[in-house]
Amino acid sequence: MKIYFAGSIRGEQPDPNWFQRLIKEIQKHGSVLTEHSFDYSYEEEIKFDDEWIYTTDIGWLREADALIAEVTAPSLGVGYEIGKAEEWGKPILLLHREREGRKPSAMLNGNKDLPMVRFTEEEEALDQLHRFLKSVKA
Ligand code: 6K6
Repeated sequence: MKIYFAGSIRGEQPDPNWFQRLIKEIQKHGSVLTEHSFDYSYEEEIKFDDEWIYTTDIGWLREADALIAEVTAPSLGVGYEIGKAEEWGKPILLLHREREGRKPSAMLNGNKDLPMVRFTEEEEALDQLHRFLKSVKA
C-alpha cells in the first residue's frame, strides 16, 4: 500500500518529532511516498525547485492509496492536497491536535466526508490511524 503523508512545510510551524513518529507508524502498513519531504534539512530544500516539488507531489498523490494529513499547523499546500485527494476519491484521514483557542478550518471540519481525528493524546491519534489504514487495506 502506498500512503501519502501531508503536513505543513512552509505553512505554520510544523511539529517535526510528531511527523516523524507518524511516518514510522504509517510505514507499518506500507510505503510513505512523501517520507523524504519531512526530513527538515532546509539546506536540502533549496536543491529542488518548486515546479519539481509540485509535479512530483501531485504524481505521488495520484498514485497513493490513501492520504493522511496532519492539519494542526495550517498549510496552504496541505489544504490543496486534501482538496485534490477528495476530488480523486482517495480515502482520507485528517489529524488535528486540540489546542487552546485554536480551531481547525471549517472547510475541513465542516465536511462530513473528511474524517478528522481531534486528539489530545498522541496515542489516541495513532490508534485511529491504525484503524483507518487497516480499513483501507481490507
Ligand atoms: C522539503 C524537505 C526536503 O526537500 C523539501 C522540499 N520541499 C517540499 N518537498 C516535498 N513536498 C513539499 C515541499 N514543500 C511542500 N510540499 C508538499 O506540500 C508536501 O506534500 C506537504 O504536505 C505540503 C506542505 O505545504 P506548505 O504550503 O506547508 O509548504
